[in-house]
Amino acid sequence: MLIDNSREIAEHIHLSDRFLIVAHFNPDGDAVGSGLGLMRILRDNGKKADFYMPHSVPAKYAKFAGDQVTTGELPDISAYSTILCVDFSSPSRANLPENVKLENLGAFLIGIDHHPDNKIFGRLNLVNSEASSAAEVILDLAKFAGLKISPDAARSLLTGILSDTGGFRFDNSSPRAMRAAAELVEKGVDFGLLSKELFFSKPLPVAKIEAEIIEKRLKTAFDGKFAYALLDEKLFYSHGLNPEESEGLIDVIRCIDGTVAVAFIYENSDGYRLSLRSRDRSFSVGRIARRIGGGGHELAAGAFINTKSASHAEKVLLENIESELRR
Ligand SMILES: [Mn+2]
Repeated sequence: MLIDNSREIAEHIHLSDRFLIVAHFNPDGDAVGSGLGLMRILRDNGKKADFYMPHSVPAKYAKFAGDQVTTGELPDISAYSTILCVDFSSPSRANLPENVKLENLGAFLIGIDHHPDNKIFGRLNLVNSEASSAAEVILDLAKFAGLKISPDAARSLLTGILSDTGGFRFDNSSPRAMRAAAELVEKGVDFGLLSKELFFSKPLPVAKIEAEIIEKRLKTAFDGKFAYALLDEKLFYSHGLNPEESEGLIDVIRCIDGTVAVAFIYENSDGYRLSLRSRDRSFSVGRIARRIGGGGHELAAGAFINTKSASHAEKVLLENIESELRR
């Protein structure tokens, strides 16, 4: 999918001055990297720009963000000309305080995204599902608009590309994504250092929770074609970890040979959140997620099951996996 209002967006950026950037809840490396990158580009080009999220930046990305992200209460929206919505496909995924709805803010919304199920909810949109990441889309836009990109901004955008491509290991690691990364490295990013910080670095409690998931929580089904684990808040707290900082943890089961797909079922106070990954292009976890009211990509998707029963959530998941395996 390509919805390309680049020209209008570039014009809007040049004519406006005060931007608020919002990414999605449970921010991942692309949400943080593309948000920070866009904020730095706008600031470096003489604009006022803030990147907002209600909670603090996940620990894994805090070292990239410093204190540059605005957290806590939502700032006064009337102080901004525009809300730039990066890396999410529908208003309901916006990382805003619980009682705030993006569509009720009355702001001029611009959507910048790479998810194929983007609802085109902005007044202007740049959505390119050929791009690996929102960061890659922002690089395209910045170049189109003639905005200068500092080494700091380049490092943030590369963080987004590397995160969403798994360090160029996932299927979205296109030549296009690699060229974008090469361009960003040429702007002065230490690739080896960034790559080490992103992929060869984890706190000891994370290593320990991974061991416990494999040892005690992992289940398999359908002759080992599907592997999954049920995770609850207690498990995170017992390792001194915040349950909200579960991003990337699923990779610990994603590499198991013989699986076609893997999933985590996260228990929370309202129900069960599913995180799904496919290891086979012909098996779409995106279709499963959409069928149960969630969304995402074909190979990585998420959904929510509104139930109080873990076994019910598990049953819904297994039924959907089975029907997809039968296709
Ligand atoms: Mn992304």
